[in-house]
Amino acid sequence: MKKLLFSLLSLCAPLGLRAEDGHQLWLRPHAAVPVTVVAPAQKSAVLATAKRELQQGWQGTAGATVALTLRKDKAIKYDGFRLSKQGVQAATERGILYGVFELLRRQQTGQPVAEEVSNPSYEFRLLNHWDNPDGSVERGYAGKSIFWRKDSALVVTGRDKRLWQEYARANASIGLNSSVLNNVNASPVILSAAYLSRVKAIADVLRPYGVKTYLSIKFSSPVLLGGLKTADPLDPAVVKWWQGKAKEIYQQVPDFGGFLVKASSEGQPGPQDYGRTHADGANMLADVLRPYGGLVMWRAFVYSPSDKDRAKQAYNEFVPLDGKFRDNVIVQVKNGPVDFQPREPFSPLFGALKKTAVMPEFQITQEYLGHAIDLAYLAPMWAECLQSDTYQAGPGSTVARCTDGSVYRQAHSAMAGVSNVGLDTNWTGHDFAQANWYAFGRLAWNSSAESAQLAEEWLKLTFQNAAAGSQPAPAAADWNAGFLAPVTQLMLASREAIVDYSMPLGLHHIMSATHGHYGPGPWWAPPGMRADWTPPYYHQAAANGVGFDRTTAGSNAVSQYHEPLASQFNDPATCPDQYLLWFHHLPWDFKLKSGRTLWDELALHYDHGVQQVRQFQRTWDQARPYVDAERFGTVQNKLRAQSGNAVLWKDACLLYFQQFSHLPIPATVEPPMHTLDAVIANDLPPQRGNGPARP
Ligand code: BDP
Repeated sequence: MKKLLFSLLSLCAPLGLRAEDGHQLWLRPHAAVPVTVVAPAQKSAVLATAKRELQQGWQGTAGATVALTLRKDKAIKYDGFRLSKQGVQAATERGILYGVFELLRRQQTGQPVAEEVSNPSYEFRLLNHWDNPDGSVERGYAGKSIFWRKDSALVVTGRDKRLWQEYARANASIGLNSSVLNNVNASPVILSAAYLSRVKAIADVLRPYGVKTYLSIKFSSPVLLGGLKTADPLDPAVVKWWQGKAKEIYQQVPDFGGFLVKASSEGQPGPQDYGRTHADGANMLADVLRPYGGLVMWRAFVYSPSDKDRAKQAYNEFVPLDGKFRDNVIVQVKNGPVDFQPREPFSPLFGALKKTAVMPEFQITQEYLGHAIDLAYLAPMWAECLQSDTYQAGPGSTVARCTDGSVYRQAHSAMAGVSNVGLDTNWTGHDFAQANWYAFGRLAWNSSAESAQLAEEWLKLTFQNAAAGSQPAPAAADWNAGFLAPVTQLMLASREAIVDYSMPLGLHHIMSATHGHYGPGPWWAPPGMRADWTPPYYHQAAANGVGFDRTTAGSNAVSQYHEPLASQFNDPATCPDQYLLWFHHLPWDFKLKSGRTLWDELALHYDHGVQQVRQFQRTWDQARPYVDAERFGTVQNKLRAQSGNAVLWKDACLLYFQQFSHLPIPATVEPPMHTLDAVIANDLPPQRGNGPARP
């Protein structure tokens, strides 16, 4: 035993000395002890992966025997698995792999393994990459694309393959089984023969980890790539073109997952260009893919400048089409009715489409939540949406249950997240943004997972035993009290802090576009700009008050919600404070439930957000003994920048709104350190955080 311990320690030592650059994610290597794996005899790349992972990561009893058993069972659904003393049982090879990762995670985080079954909430759990063929990433804050490259786009290098393999392994470890490799604003070249050969190379690397490959397509590809005169979905030549393309794809990638489509949306071509509906477009592609078992994920993110309330449009376009989609179409709906804002009520399409498969789309990349500068743990935001009750089929019809097949029968179920992954060494830019990739996968597996539990798991896997240099590792109890508990609390409070210092009380879309949706811009409205792309359209600030009137007396967006929500949202006395200015335009001296006026409450929220970030800085500074120097310094610098940017948000918004309210900033609120003229004139750029340069 002593000998074993000694050899374990000597194995650990070199690992402990490695600089922690974050590249290993939540899969930092551990010295494994020997284990015997009994696996089915069949040749299978996924089973081979499962076996290898067990052997490389086993930390249970040395010399134990673990059986991997492929057997169907009434209790096991999709890629679910059963854990027991004997090992892992599943109905699919993927299920075995996920069971193995769960077993290893339990060992690493010190959680017991009981006899239990774990089934995924959703059949398909996807990352959507907004990666362009030239290697840029739309709304990416972690470097260039891991899939595409401008210079030698089509040459697949050993480095490419290693990276794709690490990526696939990370996904498998959290239960993700699908990746869409390119931007929803799709380039037609992705379907050219040359690019499809790279798609095949990627798919070949992802497959042994159980990850299926999908592509976003441009609806007008038959014209742009095929030279046809039209992309009308009802034109036989167009159908034929897509059939040929599908055949070509499946020759290269026999288990290709299907198409993700952004059509008739934000200037993208679509069926409406030809007087056809979303259903006509989606069904044509669905019929083309059906012989191969492919799916169409058709996005409902549609709005046009003519509509008086952008928040209503997706519902208005899609509800009349309910029941008209093929069963291999899933309508992909963003969590909120406008656009991935720091807080929105859930999209009223959830639950309202009763005869159509619907899947939630979340944004993991922090377009509106601080890019790779701010620390924002997003699981609480996604859980808030998933657990919202739509009431569409009676109380308890949560968004999760309306989309996972429990409330309505749907042939397929899925959940998508817009990825935050890039070529940065640590994959996600901010070290804590890795937690969002992790939590997204875990929530797609179990939509009722607790945000706190996921944060703790991630912190343990990512930071435990990462203390600096020659210091002895802190005792577990110290680590729990000094790091795990306070940093979990920091993570749990982080998203609400951003809501508070940027868009509290239901304000939304008031960011500046100058810095790519980072930083305040309530005044931002360049001449000639589409009104629904400018903040004044959303906040409606004026002498008589602030907020967007979506009541029955206003745009009537409230009526898209099922009772009792419609009435609850419609009345400012019953509307939750967090959605107040989303649904109401209220006078500055309106009295809130707290007894304070709207103006004072607004000011207090902005200030609270700033104070929270200061608190995060203190918490992190205290955590220093428990973190490796590199990640400690990087996060510390980013928090510093975030703190300054939070002050900028508070000052800019309060001073801007004060022009209309003409009310004093409450004495308890930290006085502004900027002037409004200075903020507007310079459109002050945010601090980026001057952490150590990354290779
Ligand atoms: C918006 C992004 C834009 C995306 C669009 C979408 O700003 O880059 O193309 O969403 O989801 O939030 O299609």
